[in-house]
Amino acid sequence: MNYRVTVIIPALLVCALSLRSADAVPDHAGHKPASGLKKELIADITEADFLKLGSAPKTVRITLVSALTANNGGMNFNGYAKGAAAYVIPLGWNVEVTFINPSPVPHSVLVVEREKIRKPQLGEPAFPGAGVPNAVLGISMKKVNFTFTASQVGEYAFACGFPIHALNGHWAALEISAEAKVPSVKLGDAAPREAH
Ligand SMILES: [Cu+2]
Repeated sequence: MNYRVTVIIPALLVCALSLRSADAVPDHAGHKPASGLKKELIADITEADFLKLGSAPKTVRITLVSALTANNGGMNFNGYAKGAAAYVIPLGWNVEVTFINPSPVPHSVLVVEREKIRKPQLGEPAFPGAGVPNAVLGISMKKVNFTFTASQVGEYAFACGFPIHALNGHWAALEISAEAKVPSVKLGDAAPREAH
């Protein structure tokens, strides 16, 4: 088998596998349904962890798990893709994020202005510290914490910074609101739930 054949055949196999993934979203090669997860990273995570009040005043704790399910080829946060999970944070609150990627496929998260999710690369976070370091490279089978202040009203997203992922739906909606008194999250068609 010559060099070209040995390279092309595995590449075609990867493409075929990625097209079989959930929802059949065409994306770049390398994605399979969420499998090979490092399960101990998410063993204790429940839906209550997706949004909780922090210990200090005006502090909220958010856990975002990528590839929690096979939805959208693993390009989801807590199982939701394409903004189907929607967070509202009151202006001025501190946000403590735990990001977990139990998957061997690299993912990341950073806060960006909502319109940026249409770009192949997301650039810098909208607020200082509002993302994992080197979001463009992503992490795999790891947990990272970061904290930021929701200091500007607007429509944002928690988006995966790995190239093309946000464009393919790897994002959750984030609104920073001057009217909201308590953080909330809406998951899919369920009613919004307030942090407590
Ligand atoms: Cu991703």
